[in-house]
Amino acid sequence: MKTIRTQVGIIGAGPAGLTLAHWLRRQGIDAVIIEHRSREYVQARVRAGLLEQNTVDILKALGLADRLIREGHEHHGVYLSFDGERIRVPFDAHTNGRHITIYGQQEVVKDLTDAWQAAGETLLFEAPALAIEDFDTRHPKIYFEQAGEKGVIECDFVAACDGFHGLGRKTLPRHSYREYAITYPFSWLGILADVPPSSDELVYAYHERGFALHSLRSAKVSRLYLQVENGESIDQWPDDRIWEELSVRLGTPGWHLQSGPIFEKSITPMRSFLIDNLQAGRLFLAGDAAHIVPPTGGKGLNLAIADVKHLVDGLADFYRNGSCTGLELYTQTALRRVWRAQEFSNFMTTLFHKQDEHGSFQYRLQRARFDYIRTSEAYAATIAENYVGLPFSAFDH
Ligand code: RFL
Ligand code: PHB
Repeated sequence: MKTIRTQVGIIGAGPAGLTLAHWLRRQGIDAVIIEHRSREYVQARVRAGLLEQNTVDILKALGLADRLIREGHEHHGVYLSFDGERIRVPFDAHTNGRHITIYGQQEVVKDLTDAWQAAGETLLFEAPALAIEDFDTRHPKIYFEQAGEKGVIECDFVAACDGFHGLGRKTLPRHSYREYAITYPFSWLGILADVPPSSDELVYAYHERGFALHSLRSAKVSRLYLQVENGESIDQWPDDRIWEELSVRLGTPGWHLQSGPIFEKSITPMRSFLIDNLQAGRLFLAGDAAHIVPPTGGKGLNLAIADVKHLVDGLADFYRNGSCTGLELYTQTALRRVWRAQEFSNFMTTLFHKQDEHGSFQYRLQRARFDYIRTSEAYAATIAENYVGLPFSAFDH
């Protein structure tokens, strides 16, 4: 059996695992990553696009943001639309100049993977973790396989950054956590299209036919989403139907949605999920492994990076000072932000999705919230500060 020895064994080469590996390396701590999928698969997986200021600042500080700075798009406001009426929530005035950046998750993953490999560090692709053992001792092990050969990573700590379907959460003792979940009665159909964005900033829209979101990737590529019924198949959505629906739902007087060739289409269920314990002995969970938010707040990837910050703080304190305090507080510290993001993501989801008949009590509540955003600076400020992401200092209590 192939044996690899390192300080931190990381499962998963998504945003959480890769950022953790780089940050530890910066602190002089060794790490090895194993990833279930192939490099091509991971880099083709289209997901997030909205990076909070915190996330961009971290990637910059790690020297991993050269392309992000060149190719990412800074946004200083967002459009919110309700029944065809569009308003803008500006960020700068409400957030001390904090803003968001649009840059595809798979580009982040590509940049971090390239930099890790360029530094001569170990990342094994097509190497699924099969078991995590002895995490309640000082010598945990990750058993994996690659190309039919079995292997083991002997390490001081295991970081399970292996996403919602990963092994990390399944390995945590079941009695050690409570699980919280909401499954929403709708899904998102997401597309990427070869067409310049029709808006300079993102547009979130409630319409009586359902939610729609206009996002972007570059000057030539647009990213858009539609609320669809759970269980709908992509075959029910030919390109013309998608553009027609987007154009109606995002529509506002004097504005036109440009359409173009769609080159990626997928349907994603919407859920809120978390467990309230992220650690057992020397096993730690970070990112989607521990929590999922509906994408309406643009928070999932950013939460993954925030978890990593707290985990690095704890591990650095352990290796530098022999102290376990930061690690012991990891769950508590990380969950403060996670619950805030859960609330905001749920708020954005219930504000903009069609949940009940148009004109119902539920609809009237949504309408009342939207009207209040327009008239109250305080309400708009609440949305802006959550949307761009609260600074780490906001949770020091
Ligand atoms: P990931 O990205 O799922 O990575 C986990 C990795 O672990 C691997 N793995 C294993 N490897 C080895 N052995 C095993 N046994 C393994 N089991 C699993 C997997 O192959 C994978 O490579 O989790 P991570 O790093 O925690 O990152 C989380 C983000 O991916 C996720 O939260 C975001 O994509 C959510 N999200 C958004 N987040 C934002 O911050 N801003 C957004 O704008 C945003 N938009 C979105 C989103 C997610 C979406 N979908 C498709 C769910 C839009 C959508 C449509
Ligand atoms: C995206 O660009 O993919 C995106 C942006 C904002 C969201 C969700 C997804 O809330």
